[in-house]
Amino acid sequence: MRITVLAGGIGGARFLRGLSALLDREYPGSEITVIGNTGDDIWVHGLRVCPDLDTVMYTLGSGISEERGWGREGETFTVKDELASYGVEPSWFGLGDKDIATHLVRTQSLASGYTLTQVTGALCEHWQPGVRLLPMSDDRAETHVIVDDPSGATAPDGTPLRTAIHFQEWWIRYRASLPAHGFALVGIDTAKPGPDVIDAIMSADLVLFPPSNPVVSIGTILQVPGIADAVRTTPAPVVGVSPIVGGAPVRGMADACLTAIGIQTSAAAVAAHYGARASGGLIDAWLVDSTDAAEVPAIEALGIRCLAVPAMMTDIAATADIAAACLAIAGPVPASQ
Ligand code: FO1
Repeated sequence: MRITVLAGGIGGARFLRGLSALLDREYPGSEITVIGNTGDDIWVHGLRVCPDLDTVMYTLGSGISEERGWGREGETFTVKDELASYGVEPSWFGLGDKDIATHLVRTQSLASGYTLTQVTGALCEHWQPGVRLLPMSDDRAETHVIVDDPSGATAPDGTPLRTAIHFQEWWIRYRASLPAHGFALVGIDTAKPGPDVIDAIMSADLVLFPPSNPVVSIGTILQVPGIADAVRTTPAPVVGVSPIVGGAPVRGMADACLTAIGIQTSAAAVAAHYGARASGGLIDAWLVDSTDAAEVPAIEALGIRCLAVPAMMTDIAATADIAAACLAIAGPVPASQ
């Protein structure tokens, strides 16, 4: 069976670990293709950092820091501290010593003319994540956040001046505490899907939206011209897992992102935001956590099949059960080739 997953960072990576375990057990010979978000990517001290690609690669390659959910296990931050002693910015970015090796390999390879898809493939040769990891695009498309200027600067009439800061600064330095007036995906208009991305969606037996951030992770991937249309038209069923449980994000700050675009923080509101494929939207089915069972009828009224299951990814076995529920609600999928 061929499954294609649109994934962001920590939530997506943890879901993939459970999906991999399920397929190894029940559908041997299956293939998972991950379309990774690159809107979070950033230049830091001259190095190209791809947080969501690295989180998937490290998590599935068993190099991740389980405690942080990002970066490497057993990490040190000596170089970061030395850079801070020079007074160079950004001092707020957690650049780990082992992680720097990944960024050096990526930066040198990109400088030699390799594409991000090629570089990611080469890094995965080393990490063996057990999935094909494809950047959503080889072109630069970076998420910036529109906020009131943190310096407090105002216009002559006293209204706060607005500025755009890189997503990582908003997320790490300000912990998403600065109200976001919106998001600007710089470069998206001229970005093209990576070379195998559309085919991975169109030729899949099943397409999954894991519980990644629906705005700045999955939402970003869907803004790459051509990708949303492929999701709308693929013959494969499209099933999503709610990242919102009991009116709050399980992890991260998806609520700050949803509020910024005027979406209520609920399992039903995110389902409605993606929309039913039967009426031109993106999903056929939606998994919610048992605590949100009361929202199932409203979601089904949208034309989206809905199931309430224990959806907290507490460990790999629980996550494998969530993945199994995705396959169940997807309906008949081809037996494993
Ligand atoms: N997240 C933090 O909360 N603090 C950090 O200092 C930090 C550094 C960092 C470095 C490399 C990397 O791949 C990820 C890093 N992250 C950090 C996580 C990252 O900001 C988020 O995981 C994604 O961008 C959002 O999914």
